[in-house]
Amino acid sequence: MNIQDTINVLRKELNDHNYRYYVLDDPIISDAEYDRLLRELQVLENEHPEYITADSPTQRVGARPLEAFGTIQHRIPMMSLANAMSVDEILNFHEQIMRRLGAERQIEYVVEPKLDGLAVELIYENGQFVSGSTRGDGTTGENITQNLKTIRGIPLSLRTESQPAPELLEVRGEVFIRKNNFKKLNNQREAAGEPVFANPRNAAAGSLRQLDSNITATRPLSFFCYQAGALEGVHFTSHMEFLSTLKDWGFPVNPEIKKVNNIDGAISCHKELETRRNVLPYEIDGSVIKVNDYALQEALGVRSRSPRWAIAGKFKAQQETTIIENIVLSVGRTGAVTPVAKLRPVKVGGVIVSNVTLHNQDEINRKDIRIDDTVLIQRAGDVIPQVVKVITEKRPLNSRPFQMTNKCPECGHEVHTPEGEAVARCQNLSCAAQVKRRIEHFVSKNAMDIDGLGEKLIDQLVEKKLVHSFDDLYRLVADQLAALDRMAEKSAANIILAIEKSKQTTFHRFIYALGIRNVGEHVSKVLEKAFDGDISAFMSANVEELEAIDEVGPVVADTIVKFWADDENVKVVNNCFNLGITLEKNINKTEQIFKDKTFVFTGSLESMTRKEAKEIVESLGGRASASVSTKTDYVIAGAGAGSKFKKAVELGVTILSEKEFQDMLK
Ligand code: 5U1
Repeated sequence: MNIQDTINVLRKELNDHNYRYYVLDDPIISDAEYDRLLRELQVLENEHPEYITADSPTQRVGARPLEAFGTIQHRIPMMSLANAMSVDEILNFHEQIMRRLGAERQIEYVVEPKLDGLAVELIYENGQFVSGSTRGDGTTGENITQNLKTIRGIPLSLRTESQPAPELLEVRGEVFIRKNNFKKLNNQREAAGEPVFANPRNAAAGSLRQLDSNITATRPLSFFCYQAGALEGVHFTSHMEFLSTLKDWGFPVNPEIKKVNNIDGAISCHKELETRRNVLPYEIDGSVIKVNDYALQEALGVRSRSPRWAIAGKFKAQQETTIIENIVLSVGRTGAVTPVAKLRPVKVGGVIVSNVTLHNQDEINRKDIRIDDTVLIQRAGDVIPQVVKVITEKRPLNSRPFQMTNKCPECGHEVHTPEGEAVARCQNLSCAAQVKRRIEHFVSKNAMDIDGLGEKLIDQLVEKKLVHSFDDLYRLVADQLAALDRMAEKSAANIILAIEKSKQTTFHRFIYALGIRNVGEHVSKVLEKAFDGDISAFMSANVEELEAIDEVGPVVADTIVKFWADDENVKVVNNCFNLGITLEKNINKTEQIFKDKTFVFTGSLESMTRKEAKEIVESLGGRASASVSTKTDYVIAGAGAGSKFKKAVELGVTILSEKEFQDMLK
């Protein structure tokens, strides 16, 4: 291809990407890749100026406005910024300024975070907000006045306590969404079955370009202003003076904006912003460095699409595209089996990324991710890389869809996805990937309560292959422990003693210690009661028997049955009994005076808290419920009892005072 053809291909490609980014809000390449293409074109055009055309993407400021909105002409074009991709390029920017200004002098700069949102212009006449627009193509923007009015940070009229309102004030700035609000918004959308936004920028852009401003009003949009447009009836001598007056007028100005005395100060600020980028509450993709003095800005002037007195110091990209070379399964410490994409390694934000979690099969299906797909990867605020989307346009014909198997990649045992959950889990007690965490839980205070077996010691026991599952704990001897790092003989003996002591336990502690999914302390106690402390009956119970137990639903019942269906689990538990674990029965039948009775507490109790009352009822075989129904046996009414009391009267449920309840306990 000759140079002219190459230029034409690049132009077409860039124009297409521009359209997708600005008009469709659906880019298929990262910003960094776009910048690289634009630079490639700039270099070629600089070398061959005879091929520059008026419609080249290098010659224009932005993109077309959406036709659905009316348009607003910007009195002064909304320029974009030249980019500095490195510190050297920032220094180069400064040198060019020095050259143009001639004399040696100190130049003050203002350094601002470059927000990743949507640039807008707000127009105020005599202190009143009259209209607002997007940047559009830099000359003409979309009229989004109604939508902008819904953003609380944008003043509808200026505060004029310290400075009168000018006849005309045009303020430019960025509408954006904070990281925490973005998460909330996406959670809400997910819960409502709506598609989630890929990033805060898309969410902000999508929200601002709603034709119905009622929808915009429900979106958590923020605004920071950073630039003047046309001004009448007011004069400023510096950018900092302008920003400070904006604050007085009631505009939000980013508190991170700093004035520095020279270019070294500006570079330090730029670097500092880059290191703090991930802890800021909003996404930024660089810094903007501006000459502070308006007279110097005037002297420096503007190029066709950007001012000479400002530059965007870009950070290392946090979004890149790459190829999914394979998808494998990985099992975590909690038994969660997750699909992980093996990527063609790519540098994102200065870090090489070669693996990215795909979370679960639902997520893979939702994003339609396949092996050999090209995907957009991002390291978001929380630094964990994620797949933003598949670039389906680049999908090869032989791309391979992925379906998770139901085998644990570590131990080969069957995995299950509990109903209502998205994540598949391996429940094998001896699964090597989970053994450390399982043992940490097994020895914990409310489980087997084995003192002295901390995380570090468990790590050593597992790594030295002394322990593969809990039963091995009961095979340990003091000499084995004493041979471990930082372990005195006395401590070793104490631990053996604690292990020995733990053998006398209860049904509910032991069941809780097993770490069966969804079987916490409370359910363990419920099961203890239901099976009367008989572990063999529990181990062989079927789904129907389990579901018949109050407080055991179908999900828990299914999880328990699948847990015991794994022979390895039965073996480990039987080993524990053969090694001396005994479950004492601590259920005193004569005390089960509330067996199968349901209580509802209402109003405030004087002699005990609601929680204590509930525990008492449960310890005596009863059940405490939050609402009154025909199944309620007793309502205990304290002072100020309200609607539950009324309902109990209506349904003819026995109502007792707190005193009468206490008499029953006696
Ligand atoms: N913070 C900030 N962002 N930003 C973007 N300042 C700023 N200034 C801009 C742009 C496009 O332009 C002016 C320098 C003209």
